[in-house]
Amino acid sequence: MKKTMHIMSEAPLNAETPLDNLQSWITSNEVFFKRNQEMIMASPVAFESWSLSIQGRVKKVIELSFSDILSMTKVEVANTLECSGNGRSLLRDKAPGNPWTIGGVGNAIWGGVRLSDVLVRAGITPEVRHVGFEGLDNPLTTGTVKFIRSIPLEKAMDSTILAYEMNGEPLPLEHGFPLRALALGWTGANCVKWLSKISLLEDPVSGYFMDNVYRIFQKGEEPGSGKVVTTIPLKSIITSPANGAILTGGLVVIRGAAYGGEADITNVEVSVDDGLTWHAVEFIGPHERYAWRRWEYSWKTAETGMHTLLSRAIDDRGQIQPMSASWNVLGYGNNGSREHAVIVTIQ
Ligand SMILES: Nc1nc2c(c(=O)[nH]1)N[C@H]1C(S)=C(S)[C@@H](COP(=O)(O)O)O[C@H]1N2
Ligand SMILES: [Mo]
Repeated sequence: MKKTMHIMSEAPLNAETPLDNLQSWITSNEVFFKRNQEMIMASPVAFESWSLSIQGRVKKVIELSFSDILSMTKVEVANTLECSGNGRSLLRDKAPGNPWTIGGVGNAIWGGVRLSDVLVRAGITPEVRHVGFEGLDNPLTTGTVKFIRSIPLEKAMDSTILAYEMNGEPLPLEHGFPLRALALGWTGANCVKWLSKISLLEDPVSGYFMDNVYRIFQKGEEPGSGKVVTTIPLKSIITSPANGAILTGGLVVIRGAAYGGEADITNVEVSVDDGLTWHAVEFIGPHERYAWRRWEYSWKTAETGMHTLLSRAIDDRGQIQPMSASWNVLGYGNNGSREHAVIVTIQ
């Protein structure tokens, strides 16, 4: 792993993509953010000894080898992946967890198979409502639980893939080699790595990683009563200039990215006067359904001194990124423009 990543913890490995590497449409594998609840295996599992079992409320339990997966129709999808806790450290009221700034996100081209194609092979019985995923990573300490998650059947059938390639390379060990789930447009917690078992279920999976975390709840509320994190919220980030930069006046190009999970980004606006006036940006590069859109705005600086730069994304449903994030106990989904303000000095 590139030392340039901002490492938050080594065991388990949690590392954020540095600002410089958030400048491109594709985030390269070496610097793509890494988020783990548990210990990653020391070496990749051998293809021959790996298999994927599809069980639970199936018509027939099946075991697929890696070559079975490779023999199925391949899909390639650009998808922006974000950790639910991204931006947590920028919240005004602190929340516990990894102190992500803006680099708990990345965009990659993922190659793999449609989950629906795999499930159909095992046969989905009429009572199935949820799909559970289990990986090969192990809990940090004995007595704690495995990272097992489930998503609704609808999402599983409509827009979830099982990926074995990331940016044209075999899925790297840290990102779930040899196969991971990717619920397109949904936060990382819905995308189980080192996948080994899929279960068709009547009810959502229960347990720590479903009921106690990855839920939006307020102080005094039961975690399990909160909404489960699903789609990535509507958000834009300024990736250049950096917060605190000192710049010479003239033309300053402000650059960034905007993404909204399942929503299509239609506009991004930038303010160079702390939200008083807003200007449309220009989009650059590809526009794909589940991927972020890169944008830039050329700012003709007039006055020296400090300036607060803000950006806000607008989607195809007319939703506007909020000025301030809505706080929750675990600090998930920070998409406030204000929290992502960039203050620069023009001299
Ligand atoms: N098996 C397993 N899958 C997992 C996790 C994990 O700890 N174990 N972490 C999840 C979380 S919270 C996130 S944000 C993403 C991070 O994916 P990445 O490390 O490939 O960026 O993986 C998800 N899938
Ligand atoms: Mo996450």
